[in-house]
Amino acid sequence: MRERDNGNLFAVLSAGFPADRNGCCIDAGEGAWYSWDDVERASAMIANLLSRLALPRGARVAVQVEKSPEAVLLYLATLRAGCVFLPLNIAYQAAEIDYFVGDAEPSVVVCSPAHLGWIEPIARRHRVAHLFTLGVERDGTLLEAAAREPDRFATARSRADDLACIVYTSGTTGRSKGAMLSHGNIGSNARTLHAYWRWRAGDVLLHMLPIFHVHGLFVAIHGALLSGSRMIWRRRFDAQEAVRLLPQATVFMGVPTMYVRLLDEPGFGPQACRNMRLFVSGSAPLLPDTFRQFEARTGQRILERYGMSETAMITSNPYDGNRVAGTVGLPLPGIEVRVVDDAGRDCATGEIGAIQVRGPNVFGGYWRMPQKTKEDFTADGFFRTGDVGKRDANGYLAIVGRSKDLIITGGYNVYPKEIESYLDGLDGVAESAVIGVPHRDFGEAVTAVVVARPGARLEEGALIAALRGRIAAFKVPRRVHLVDELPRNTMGKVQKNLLRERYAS
Ligand code: MLC
Ligand code: AMP
Repeated sequence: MRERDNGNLFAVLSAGFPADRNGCCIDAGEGAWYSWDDVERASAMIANLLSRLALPRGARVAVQVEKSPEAVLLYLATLRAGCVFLPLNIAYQAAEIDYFVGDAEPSVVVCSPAHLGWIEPIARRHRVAHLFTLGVERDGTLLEAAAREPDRFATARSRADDLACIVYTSGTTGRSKGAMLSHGNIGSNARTLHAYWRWRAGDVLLHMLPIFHVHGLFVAIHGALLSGSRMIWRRRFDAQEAVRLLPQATVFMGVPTMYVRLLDEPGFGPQACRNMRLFVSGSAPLLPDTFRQFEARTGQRILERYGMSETAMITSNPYDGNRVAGTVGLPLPGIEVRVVDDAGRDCATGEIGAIQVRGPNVFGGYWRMPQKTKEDFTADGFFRTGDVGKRDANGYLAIVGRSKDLIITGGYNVYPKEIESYLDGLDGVAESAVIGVPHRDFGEAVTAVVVARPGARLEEGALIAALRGRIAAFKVPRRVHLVDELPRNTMGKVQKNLLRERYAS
């Protein structure tokens, strides 16, 4: 098989690397940067290390580290070695990591040096064969071990349907599900977006997103790699720094919170955006007001797109055509999107229904959850997204809600059921309901409504403190309201809509 016939995602992406391998691929600031040649060689060294471990076929490499260029090298190396990459949010705490490691049974875990103390016992309990650390100062045992490896590696041959990544997404039942994405799923979406958004040599991506979710890991990085474009790399989003760096960039990708924060910067305007050709927003709804304010301030119309961990990107506003505020645009080429009523019939224009998707981007199923997978696909192979929307006369899709009980806060998903189960386990709590309320910065804020057991005295601050350190900080309710009882309908179901109305302000 020739290299260009290899379905391995790394082979697909590296076909876009520039001929001159000495140019900058990742510019991490303060003089630290990786050339394209460095990326090839350093990912080869880590891939050699993984190969030497003689892992079983399909072995998972679970990674919970701070964002760094080396974390990207580890991702690329995992693909090259033919292993399965499993990214985990750095905010996750012991109980969350314990679940993921127990469920995914990775052969390799790579963690931040600062987390080793509590991850090591988890890895031991789950009989993880290899545990490495990777820090942000090019430190940790992973790079130490890889330093002894050769810097050439023949990328593993993969078929399009071979598993490349497992991305965990929260589940309505409170149990996270691992979405199994193949080399073909991710590669096809990368190529589609590369063409659709007109990625070109000479683009410069300002990368400030986290890299443990599909937005920062796939959508942003793959576009840059496929077009041989430089990435200006920062560990986290900071609005002031973004304003300072944007003049050097042509492309930026962010969640709506980042656009709201940019607009809050007094110095932000057309000067900062003078070289920009594309601002992309996704992962959560971009308010039409933000879209309009951004255009008024900068002259730039943010391109909003829609996707999911299970499907990568599904729809996008057009690059050249009209970008319509409050919509997520049109189905991407090669991807079918339909809006259907309860009986599965196509909705008329403007009619609200369930959004379903079919295409080469759609994942193969949930890791070790065949029943859940079956339920989430229709007989004719469409994936039920759990999102609710409508199409206008021009075919633009607007997302108007979700049938899944999900809160999106600052682009992170939180499933109420999971938080309720933690709250219900606390002393003195009889029951709880977790809802999302509008929040200027995060779009939605996690809010809890709690009923105490008879005789128990609960306090908001103490309940919040009890959850901190047990679950990721972004999941901890910002407010806890104490009530005598939860509103229920005649079937006994908690009426969350009433709670959302009551606590909206
Ligand atoms: C941080 N905090 C959050 C939060 N992010 N709380 C709620 N929601 C969030 N998203 C907490 C911190 O832990 C901290 O808590 C407090 O809020 C203040 O933090 P901050 O300094 O203001 O937050 P910051 O670090 O600036 O992070 C905000 C952010 C970040 C918006 C930059 O959340 C972010 O990068 N979000 C992007 C998420 C993303 O990439 N989603 C893509 C998913 S893929 P405390 O208590 O410690 O003070 C997907 C598919 C698709 O959805 O279509 O793309
Ligand atoms: P995740 O499970 O993290 O992949 O999140 C996917 C979910 O994010 C989707 O099912 C949508 O509910 C939501 N989402 C992604 N992009 C958008 C968008 N542009 N507008 C509204 N919701 C979005």
